[in-house]
Amino acid sequence: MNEMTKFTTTPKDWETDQEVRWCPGCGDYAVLKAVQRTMPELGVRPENTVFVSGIGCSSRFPYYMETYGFHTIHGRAPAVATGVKLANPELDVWIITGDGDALSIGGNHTMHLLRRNLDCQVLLFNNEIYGLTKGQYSPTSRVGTRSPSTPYGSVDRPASPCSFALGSGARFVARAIDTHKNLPSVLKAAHAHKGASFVEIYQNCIVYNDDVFAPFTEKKAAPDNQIWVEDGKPVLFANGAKGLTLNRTDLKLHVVDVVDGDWEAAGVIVHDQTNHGLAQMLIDFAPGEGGPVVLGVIFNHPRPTFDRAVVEQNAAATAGKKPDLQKLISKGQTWQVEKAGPTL
Ligand SMILES: Cc1ncc(C[n+]2csc(CCOP(=O)(O)OP(=O)(O)O)c2C)c(N)n1
Ligand code: SF4
Repeated sequence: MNEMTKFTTTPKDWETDQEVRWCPGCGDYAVLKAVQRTMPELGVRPENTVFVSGIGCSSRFPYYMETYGFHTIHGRAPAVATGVKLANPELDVWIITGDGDALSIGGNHTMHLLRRNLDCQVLLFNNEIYGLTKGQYSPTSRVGTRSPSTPYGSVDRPASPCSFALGSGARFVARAIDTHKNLPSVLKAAHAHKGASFVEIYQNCIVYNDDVFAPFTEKKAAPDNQIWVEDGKPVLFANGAKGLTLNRTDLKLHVVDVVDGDWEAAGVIVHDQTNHGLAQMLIDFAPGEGGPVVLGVIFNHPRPTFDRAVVEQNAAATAGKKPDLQKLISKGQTWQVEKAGPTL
């Protein structure tokens, strides 16, 4: 977006008069507030903004944003968002989806949106459960998750949303937490990226999967279990007392202690958000295995977008040609109906 055209709004301008129908304490509220707080900082216009969702608790989001919006069918937000963006590439398109919506019924659609690189923001609310349909296990639920559909515990191995996104060709992959103060800055980076920006947001479902992220979100546990990466900065955590290093023997990331803040001597790596291999290692680093979780903008390496390519192709195909509707209508097999003669 052109900086000159920045538009002034307040968070209130992005709120609707709709009654919010999430359970009290649901992480969705925190994400909604963060988005409503971020929009004024982006300097964008509500009438140029579209929120598109599938089906799920999180997918009620468009009702609560004072913008255009589509609450579509289960897993199909990417298809509708693609149509919206191709019809008017100037619109700012946000997709809101759940782990079930995006990775189960919508897995195929999500993959193609990301590999095509439609210019939009995908916010995947990961609560590792189906909230709306009362707690069945989802593609991100951990092994052993007990639910109405798995009373003896799920035996499925979970999918990693960020790994799925990176493997599908996404050029922007980030992770955040519903209630964390860094969420707006991750949203801003996603918006600044031209192309499909994929943001996984750990979202607490207080009713069906409460505290599943507590090992790294609880105040006491957070410093030792959250690693917020920043491009060009050493990958440090635990208030700078620990960092990640690449072991040259097993080619894996390991935690090292940093003595007296000397991260270079400790061999701590520096984050490079354009490094695909590093992004994969950071995504894989210990989630679900009790170790620290890597958060923030993990991969950000733009390439031309699908919508731009379609616009350019259409312009090239029609260059120098004048539209002639009559010619188009009479193209191919046409015939003239002869005047009916007298019946014999
Ligand atoms: C075609 C179809 N199949 C199944 C459903 C039932 N259904 C509605 S929402 C949902 C899953 C929601 O889970 P998730 O995407 O994780 O969102 P959450 O509610 O947790 O935010 C399912 C299976 C449906 N609405 N339509
Ligand atoms: S069921 Fe879970 S995800 Fe859905 S509104 Fe309630 S707390 Fe939120």
